[in-house]
Amino acid sequence: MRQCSTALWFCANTAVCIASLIACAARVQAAVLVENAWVRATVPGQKVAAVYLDIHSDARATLIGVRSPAASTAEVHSTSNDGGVAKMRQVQRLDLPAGQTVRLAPNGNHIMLMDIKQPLQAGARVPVVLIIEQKGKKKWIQVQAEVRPVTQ
Ligand SMILES: [Cu+2]
Repeated sequence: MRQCSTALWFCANTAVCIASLIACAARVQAAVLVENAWVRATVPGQKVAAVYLDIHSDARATLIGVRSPAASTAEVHSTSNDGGVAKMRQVQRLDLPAGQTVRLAPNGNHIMLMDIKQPLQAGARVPVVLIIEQKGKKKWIQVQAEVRPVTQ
């Protein structure tokens, strides 16, 4: 918000007023940014896939659920190493600390798509909706996860 008051101050003093205010308004609205969403292409018969992405929230928030029209079920999972065997568990609430980027990445937290309806092909995009709770309000944020080739 400090940036916004700076924008207002500039507003009274310079010609960049409108641009600053627009940037400011966009920033307030986009308090939660989701970027770099991707998923690996599936191989024939594969019914599950993990989606990875980065979430940045200006204020403290919690990821409380996920959905995707591409799969019957979507869940947030954590990965832990249990004696050399990777194990996944469902995470009901994933904390998004203020001002930090939380990365969902291979071998860590991810979004699991289960019972995928159609094979995911490299180059396609898969819509994923994140349900985020912030200050008692729920926001639904839709992103398009880029399907990357299996070899990556
Ligand atoms: Cu998983």
